[in-house]
Amino acid sequence: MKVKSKGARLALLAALFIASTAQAADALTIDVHRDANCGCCKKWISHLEANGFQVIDHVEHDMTSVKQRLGVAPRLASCHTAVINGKFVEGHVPAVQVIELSKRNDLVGIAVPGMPAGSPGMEAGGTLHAYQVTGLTKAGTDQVIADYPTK
Ligand SMILES: [Cu+2]
Repeated sequence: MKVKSKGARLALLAALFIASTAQAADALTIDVHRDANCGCCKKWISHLEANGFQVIDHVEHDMTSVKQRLGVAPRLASCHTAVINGKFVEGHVPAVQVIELSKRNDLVGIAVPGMPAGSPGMEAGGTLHAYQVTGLTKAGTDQVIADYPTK
């Protein structure tokens, strides 16, 4: 997706702010599966890297089968699908929740379904839609991990 330069500048400022204030996470390695034409996926990767992640980028031809293989419930689907410590990260999940997931053993994955404006990698000129980070438990139920209200 195209981003206006003002939005890009704001995103950069936000990324710099997060990078300078976040605790130095030890080298967290994450695999990201994405379609070749996904621009917002690349922006999400930049968000992770700005927060200390080491990203292994996988360009895929069939994201639907990748999601099936990794256990992403269709109701949770977004664009890219990542894997950290054997658990999936679906969509534009903020780095802080990815770090949380890496330490939790009660969840098989977390997701930001769809592509809400204002989530990391989906900056759109200051538009902020409300969204939640949803965890998928081992029992197959959804659990709200974080709530980002509209501003
Ligand atoms: Cu996206």
